[in-house]
Amino acid sequence: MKNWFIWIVFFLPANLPAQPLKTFQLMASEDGTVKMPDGATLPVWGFQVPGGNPVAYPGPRLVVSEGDSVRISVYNAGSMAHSFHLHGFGSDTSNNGEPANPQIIQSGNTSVFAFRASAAGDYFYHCGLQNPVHGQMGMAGLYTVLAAGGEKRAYTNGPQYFKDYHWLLGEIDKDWRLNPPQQGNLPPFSPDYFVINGRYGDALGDYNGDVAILTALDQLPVFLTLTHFGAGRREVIFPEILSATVAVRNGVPQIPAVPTDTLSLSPGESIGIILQPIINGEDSIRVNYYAPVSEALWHQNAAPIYIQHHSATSEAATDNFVQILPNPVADFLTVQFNMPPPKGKIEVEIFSENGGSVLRQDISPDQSIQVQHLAAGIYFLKIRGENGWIIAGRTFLKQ
Ligand SMILES: [Cu+2]
Repeated sequence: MKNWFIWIVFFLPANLPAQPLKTFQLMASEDGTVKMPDGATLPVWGFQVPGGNPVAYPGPRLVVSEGDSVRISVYNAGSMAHSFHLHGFGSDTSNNGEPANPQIIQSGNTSVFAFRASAAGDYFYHCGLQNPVHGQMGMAGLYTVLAAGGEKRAYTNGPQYFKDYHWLLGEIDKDWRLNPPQQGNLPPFSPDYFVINGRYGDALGDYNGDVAILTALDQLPVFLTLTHFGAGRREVIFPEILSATVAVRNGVPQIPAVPTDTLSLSPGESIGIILQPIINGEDSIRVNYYAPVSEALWHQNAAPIYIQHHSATSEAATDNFVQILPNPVADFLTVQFNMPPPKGKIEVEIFSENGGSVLRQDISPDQSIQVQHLAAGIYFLKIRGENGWIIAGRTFLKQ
C-alpha cells in the first residue's frame, strides 16, 4: 500500500505535464495573537504555513494560475474542530465553492483538497465553523488565481498590468475576539477595527506594506483586487486620477472593462480593477464600511495612492526626438537624440519602480550609460538640461 502511494505522488504528476501541480500545506490553530496599534492584544485563530510565520489574519495568500492542478493539505493543530472552504470559487459567489463539501477537520487530523484552478480572480478561503465566528476570529485568507501561465493579466488574454495589490476587506470586534461567542448565542456584532489585509489606521499608509499603492511610473497599469470578507456592504471610491475600470467581477471577465468611480461590494464578492494613472499625484482610495441591515456608516478608511513620476507625456512622449537604446537593455544604455541635442549640460537620472534614485550622471549625447549593476525590472529615466529643466522621461526595462 505504501509503495502504491509513492508511485501516485511521484509518477502521476510527471505524466501530466500540461497542468502544473501547485501544492500548499496549511496548519490551522487557535494559537495566534495580534497587537493592535492602539495597544490591545487580541487572540487570533487562523492558518499558517508550518514552520513559517506565526498564525495571523489574514492567513497566507495562496497563488495559483488558471488551469493548475491544486492540492491544499490542511492540518488541524488546534484543540477545536475547523474546516477549510474556498468561497465563491469561479463565477459562483454562493457559499458552495470548491471543494464542494467543506469537510470538518478534527483536532490532530489532516484533510487534502485537490481540484483544478478555474476562473482567474481573487477569492477567500476560510473556516466556516460556527459561521461567522471562526472567520471573525481570523480564520481566513486570500486565494489568487492568476491568468493562465501566471501572466500579469487581469484574466487569461485580458488587460495587462505591471504591479498588483490584493485587499481583503474585513472588520474585527474586540469583544468577539476576547470572548469567542458560543454556538447559538451570538452577541451583537459591533466592530472596533476596520481593516484591509488586517491593517488599520496609520498602517494603511505604509508604502512598504501591502495596502498603500505606490507607483513610480504613471501610465503603467496597476491591478487591484478587492475581496469582501466581512459583514455589511462596502463602498470603494476611486479618485479620478486613477481612471479605474472593473476588469473582472467574481471571476467573470468584464469585456470591455467598465469605468468606475464608486463600487459597491456585497459580502463574499471580489472585484478586480485596473488602475491606469494618467498623471502623477497623491490621493487616496476610500472604503466605506456600512452595517448590515441598518446600512449605518460604520467607518471610512483611506488608503493612500502615490504616483510619483510623471513620465513627461505632456512634454515629450508624443514626439520621438529622444530614444533609449536598446530597450530592453542588458549592460549599456544610449540616449539618442533624433534632432540636435540641447546645448550645455545634459544630466540623466534613473529611478527604480518604487521611486528611489539609482543613478545620476552627466552625459554627452550618444554616450553610453552603464546599467549592468541594476537589478532586472522596470526603470524610469529622466533627462534634464541646463538649470534642471526636464527634457524627457522614458521608461525602460532592464533584463
Ligand atoms: Cu475553525
